[in-house]
Amino acid sequence: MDIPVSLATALRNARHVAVLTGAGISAESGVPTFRDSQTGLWARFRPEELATPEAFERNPQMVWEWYEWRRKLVGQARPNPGHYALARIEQHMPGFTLITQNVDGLHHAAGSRNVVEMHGNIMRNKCFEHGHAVDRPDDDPKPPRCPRCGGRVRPDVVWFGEMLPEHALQAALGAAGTCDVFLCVGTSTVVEPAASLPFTALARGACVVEINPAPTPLTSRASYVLTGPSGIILPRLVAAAWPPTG
Ligand code: BJW
Repeated sequence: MDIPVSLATALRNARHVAVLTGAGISAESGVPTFRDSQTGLWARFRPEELATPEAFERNPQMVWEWYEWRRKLVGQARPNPGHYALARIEQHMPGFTLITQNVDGLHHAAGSRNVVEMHGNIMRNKCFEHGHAVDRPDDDPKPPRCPRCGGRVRPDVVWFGEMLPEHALQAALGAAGTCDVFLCVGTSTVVEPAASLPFTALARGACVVEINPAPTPLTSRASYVLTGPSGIILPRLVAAAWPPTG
């Protein structure tokens, strides 16, 4: 996949770049996406049936164990060339906002600094009843109990039907509304409010670039569509915008 020269020029000359990432950017790090695949024990459950407060109330042990399984995968995962390429773009740009729906922390691990975690972080915990932060939950029971109030401990992530952290939502909306270039990477672009961000950027006149092996609701509207895995395409995009010297 060749990178259009006009796109490389737009990226190089941008004053503010915003990026929205989804599970696809971490697929090449071995973290399963939500809607492409679930493996093993969990293959028969849809994430929409596990990532809700109702599911946790119904069966807290099962939901906790699903997160334990995913934490283990995330704990073993390392950033891939797509994550590193985004960290390199930030080094070239004074204005750069990386908005991620991912809870795996791999953007920070790759060296990205201005990261907005819209859906929280799987490595943090809080209690279900009052939201008290719980640093080191016990191994037992499953789920553990909050040392302050005795409530059940849950991962500090955003489930369906829950509000996003206000500061993250405002930062994401602000970046989408003011950027010149918006990269939409590895997301099915169906979960709101994140799914509206590239359309907000389009409405404000930004150049919107989709990077994904499969089509999404954004594909027919994007300014550029780069079809393929982000671990291959993002490094090529960076090399086209800032060719290596020497
Ligand atoms: C590759 C690749 C490679 C593969 N390289 N790419 C407006 C209209 C309708 C409904 C709503 C609405 N506003 C709100 C809602 C309700 C709901 C919603 O959006 N529902 C839709 C499903 C219809 N939203 C909410 O409830 C949100 N809260 C909210 O809005 O509060 C206010 C409110 C509440 C209720 C009503 C109205 C307002 C909260 C959403 C929270 C989402 N949480 C999850 C779980 C997080 C915790 C966890 O990790 O367990 O977030 S669900 C899950 O989906 C997770 C993801 O971040 C999110 C998005 O998924 P993502 O990242 O796009 O992954 P996939 O698997 O879908 O796609 C992967 C993509 O990668 C694919 O396209 C592949 O092709 C691609 N790919 N390999 C590049 N190598």
